[in-house]
Amino acid sequence: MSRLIVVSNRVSPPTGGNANQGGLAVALASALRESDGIWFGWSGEEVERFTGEIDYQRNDGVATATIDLEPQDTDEYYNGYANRTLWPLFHYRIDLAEYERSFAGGYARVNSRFADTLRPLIEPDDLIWVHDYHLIPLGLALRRRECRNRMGFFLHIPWPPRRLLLTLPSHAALVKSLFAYDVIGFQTADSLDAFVDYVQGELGMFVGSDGIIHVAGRVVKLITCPIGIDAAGFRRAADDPAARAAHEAMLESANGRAMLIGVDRLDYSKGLEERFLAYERFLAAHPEKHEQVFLLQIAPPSRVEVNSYQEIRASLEAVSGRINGAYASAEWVPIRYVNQGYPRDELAAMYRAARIGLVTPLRDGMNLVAKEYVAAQDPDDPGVLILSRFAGAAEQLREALLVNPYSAEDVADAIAAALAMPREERIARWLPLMANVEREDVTWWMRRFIAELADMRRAVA
Ligand code: GDG
Repeated sequence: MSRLIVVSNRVSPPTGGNANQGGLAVALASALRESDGIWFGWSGEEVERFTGEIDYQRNDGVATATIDLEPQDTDEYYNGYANRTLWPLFHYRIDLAEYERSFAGGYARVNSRFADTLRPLIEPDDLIWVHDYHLIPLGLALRRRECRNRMGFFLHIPWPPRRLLLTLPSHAALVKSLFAYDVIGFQTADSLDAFVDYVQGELGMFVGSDGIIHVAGRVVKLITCPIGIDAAGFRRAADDPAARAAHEAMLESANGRAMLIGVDRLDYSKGLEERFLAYERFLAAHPEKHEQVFLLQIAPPSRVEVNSYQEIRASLEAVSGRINGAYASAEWVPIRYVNQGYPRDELAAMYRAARIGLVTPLRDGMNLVAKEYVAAQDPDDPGVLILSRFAGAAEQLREALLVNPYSAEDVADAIAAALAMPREERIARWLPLMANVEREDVTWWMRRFIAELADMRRAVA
């Protein structure tokens, strides 16, 4: 078995006990342990001058190697090119995308720094798996350093349509750098199709129906490989005593009202404002439901150094405040809007207590919350998942109530339909959803990607 090297912007090694860990960290940790591999990335820390010094740690049997970056790197690479350029562009928000040469320069510099420090750790037979939009050019930077290993890249976010990608200066160089990988994985067929459209239409290259591209004597394979959750772990979390206690407390505080739940990083791609407005539309159309429902929106802040994130926070406070001001009574607040994170088991309990899971991003690579909501439900009395058509998860979770998050009416109608849905129909919809979440879980995803990568031939000298 080849050793696995995982590379991602940030590294989240196991903390002992999996209670509070995301599924991705849990799954990768198990593969790293099995193959005696390494997880390489940025420590999240800054030093005045980049030294390339590597901090090696071993947590719960998983070896990690991290480097510190300079403040200029954080500004230009992380807050800049990753979060102000690529993130908005790849989520179709060219109105928010900032195209600055300094960002592109910082992105190239940090990817070179990753390559310089990682290269000496790589042994000839290692499989290298690079994650996400922060590190697109890393594969090419490693090839330039004589690295002939099998290398795969997985994109966690959507691939944008060709016409939007054309707004990015140096779009062709970015796309071509991906051909240094042997396997390029996307969450959905929609993303893969957009990539193929660019490669064929813009670069004039041929992509076979099997996803194979021949580039300069090498074979590059495009695959869809939708990420899943640690379904079994999540179910266990929903069943443990702490979660049961949290569940009871939640039901008590709901006071017999039907709860709608939203859980999202505070990010404009998640469609939070549109969601609040849709819920307002529902309240306006259904006065008989007032005092009988409430929306719990959990939205821990993220990327607080980027302006657009400060703006969204302010506008959400204004919208939720306005709606509560218009509809609340002495006993009832229609929106409970919380800007803090919760431990995983409590989150599982909240999902279970919610009659409706409201997952309405405007654009999302996958969206794991949708899958977690499904996994946490009581099989005898499951809630209803309302899911945006524009979340990657919609390609798998067909039995959810699929909605257009841009249409307040559509979402409001779905809320009304979900509240009225009889138990038999809720069960009939939930069963296939749960079957999918359990079958295509995070371990399935990881094994599938690694198997595709292991199948490729090493690059010839
Ligand atoms: C990117 C892509 C893709 C949230 N609040 C709390 C909390 N969370 C956890 C959720 C979920 C995770 O964070 C969020 O995952 P998502 O998939 O919803 O979204 P992104 O962070 O944008 O992730 C996305 C994903 O990568 C994986 O490929 O699905 O499309 O954008 O697991 O539960 N967890 C805890 N407390 C919170 O308050 N413990």
